[in-house]
Amino acid sequence: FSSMNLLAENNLSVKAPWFPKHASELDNCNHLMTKYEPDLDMNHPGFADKVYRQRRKEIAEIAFAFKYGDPIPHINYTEVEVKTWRSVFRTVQDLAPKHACAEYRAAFQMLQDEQIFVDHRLPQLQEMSDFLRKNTGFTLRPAAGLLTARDFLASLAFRIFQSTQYVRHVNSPFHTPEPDTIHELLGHMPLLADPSFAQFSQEIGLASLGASDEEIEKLSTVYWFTVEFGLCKEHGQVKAYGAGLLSAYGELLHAISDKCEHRAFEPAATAIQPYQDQEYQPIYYVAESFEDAKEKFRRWVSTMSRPFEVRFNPHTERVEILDSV
Ligand code: NLE
Ligand code: FE2
Repeated sequence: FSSMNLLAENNLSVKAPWFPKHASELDNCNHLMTKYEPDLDMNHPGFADKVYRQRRKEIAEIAFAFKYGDPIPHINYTEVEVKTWRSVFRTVQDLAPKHACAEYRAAFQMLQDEQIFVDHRLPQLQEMSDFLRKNTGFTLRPAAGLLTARDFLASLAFRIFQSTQYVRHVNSPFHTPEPDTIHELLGHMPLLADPSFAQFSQEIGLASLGASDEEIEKLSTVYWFTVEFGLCKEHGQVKAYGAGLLSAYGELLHAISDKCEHRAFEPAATAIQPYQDQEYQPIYYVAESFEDAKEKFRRWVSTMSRPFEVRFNPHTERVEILDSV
């Protein structure tokens, strides 16, 4: 970094799209992608369910009102919501010992020991945020739904994970194409408590700041095939670390079956692989380990065209910009 100078803010703005420089500016990064929502999509299991749609609205309001520094509001989950949680939680609890990677299993155990993962109630985002902060410095903020890739990835640069707080419809416990709090809690939270994985997540976030639209597309594709649907090797066996697999009973078994294709994780190739988000994936990428994935990812990111570098200062929660030209 010796030859780099801190860039003047106004100098930067002509070169790159706006991005948050401080964690508080994530208050501006809550743009939704309205793709698969109970109000808009006739195929959504909640489309004809007025009570469900009203519940989704209530919980979305909490996320829209949330500001940096606020405690995350507590949700009183209904009996139906707890029933949905319980059925997904029990399947993950049964399948994880055999099919989840070691880092996931270790964090899952810690969450059970701390009574955060129990089957009779949903964990609250605030207690989960406190747990993550202790382990890796990650914290949570509530999100109203699926965010744009640019907004979502930006938060990771600050070790902040934007998490939904509503529960999937009771009629589709074992697979939903949209994120919900069960997916966040069972899929994402255990690995965000792992130091190496947390760092990988933050590096994807840092690479996204001020990136072009094409680069955001590539980064979110890498995110999709790693953080969401990634597999990795462990003593010669293939294990799941992707959150979309660990929160979805059917797809987890599909991903390790011979009904899909496994390819070695190679960021440059993975980044341009088209994918859909409605059905099970036909292709999964297998990493040697998180360390290996991080190394490969770093090398690939260094080929990106951004004319500056960024680094996160955890004391100020600020991203510092370094001119590399
Ligand atoms: N398919 C996952 C599940 O049912 O839990 C959610 C994936 C969100 C990208
Ligand atoms: Fe996710």
